[in-house]
Amino acid sequence: MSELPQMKKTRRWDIFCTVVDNYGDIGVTWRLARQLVAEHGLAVRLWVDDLRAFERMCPEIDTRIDQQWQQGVEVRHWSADFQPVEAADVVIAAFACQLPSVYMDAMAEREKPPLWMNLDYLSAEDWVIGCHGLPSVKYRHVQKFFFFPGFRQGTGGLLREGGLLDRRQQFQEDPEAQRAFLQGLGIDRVPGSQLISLFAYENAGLASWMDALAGDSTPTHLLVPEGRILGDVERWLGLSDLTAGAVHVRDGLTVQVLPFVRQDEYDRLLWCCDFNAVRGEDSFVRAQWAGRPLLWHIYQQEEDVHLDKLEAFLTLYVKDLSEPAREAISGLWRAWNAGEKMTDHWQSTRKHWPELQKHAQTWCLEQASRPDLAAALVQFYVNWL
Ligand code: TRH
Repeated sequence: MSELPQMKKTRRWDIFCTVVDNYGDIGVTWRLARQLVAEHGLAVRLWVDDLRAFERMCPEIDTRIDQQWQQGVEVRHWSADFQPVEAADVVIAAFACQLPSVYMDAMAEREKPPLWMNLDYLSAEDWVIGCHGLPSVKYRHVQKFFFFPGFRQGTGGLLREGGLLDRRQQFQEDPEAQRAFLQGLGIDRVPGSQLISLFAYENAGLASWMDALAGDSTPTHLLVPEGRILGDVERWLGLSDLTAGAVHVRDGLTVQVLPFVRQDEYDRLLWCCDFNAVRGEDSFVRAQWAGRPLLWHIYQQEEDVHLDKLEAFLTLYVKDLSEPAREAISGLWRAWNAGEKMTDHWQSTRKHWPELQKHAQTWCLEQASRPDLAAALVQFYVNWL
């Protein structure tokens, strides 16, 4: 077990995370926990019910132990038989997870009840602004509040570590650093190629996109982290059992499978690429901080409610683009999320490349002009006191 960090921490925060599926829940809470420790000097316990998912993005995690310190965060295994502990000053239930009942009692028994917040899913829909910060349910006399991330003023903002964009810019201006980083992942960029990362759920539209990339006059080097889309990649290549390290070439398209890397390395991968296909929530935000054009595969929800979220984001994202560029990128995103043919949409998108590249930078700066989510949470607490 790593040692207790020597920090003069006054406020204690508990973050609870249940891993529903995939990596978004742990991805967001791990990022937030680290930032609260590193930038706000808080003592943070991160309670996680599935340490194996966590281990994928933080290989130092020892999945056999219940309590460990990682990068200044006290990581606790949230087991089914949760033992009584003292409740913290601030309690965050990520993505509406249900806190252990003994913990809820501990909150109610504190002399001063904690600030209890539900950190919600990210959405660009209008109603988010009206609901952000509102009181939710009560447990005994302890009030819970809604905290919504978002893209507009009046929301809780987006996770963004201090200095992130400066680090990104420095890296993007340093071809040697990029080359060395890629080489560390076993990537030798195909000369003259566009670099594309592909992190997505299963998608019937992939084959037509790969057809388009293979037939393009500019070569493409497609980097695919191990994950759910690999089956579609295998089908297109006519192969099975693709694993990290595999490289296959079909006409102008080089496909390379990558291992799942730690979050910071995934960031740098996005910064290296000309175009990033991302998914879910956290990778979606990180691709925006990369300042490069992106393609979002949204997490599918019942009754297609995710499509409203997709449209809400698109409305915001494309509003300052020219009409043709707007149509091209919206068409591409809609086709991808419907699993439809991508060929024509990809070609239209390529026609507006310089505009889309510039726009990705402008959008990134606009988003970065607002307080980041960790700072907004701390401010919410200060206002509540
Ligand atoms: O894994 P996801 O599909 O998670 C989803 C979403 O959060 C969705 O909203 C939620 O409802 C569902 O889970 C349950 O996609 P997301 O959010 O992008 O999370 C992936 C995380 O994995 C992110 O933190 C980036 C990280 N990552 C790495 O650390 N290394 C890698 O190599 C890759 C590809 C990703």
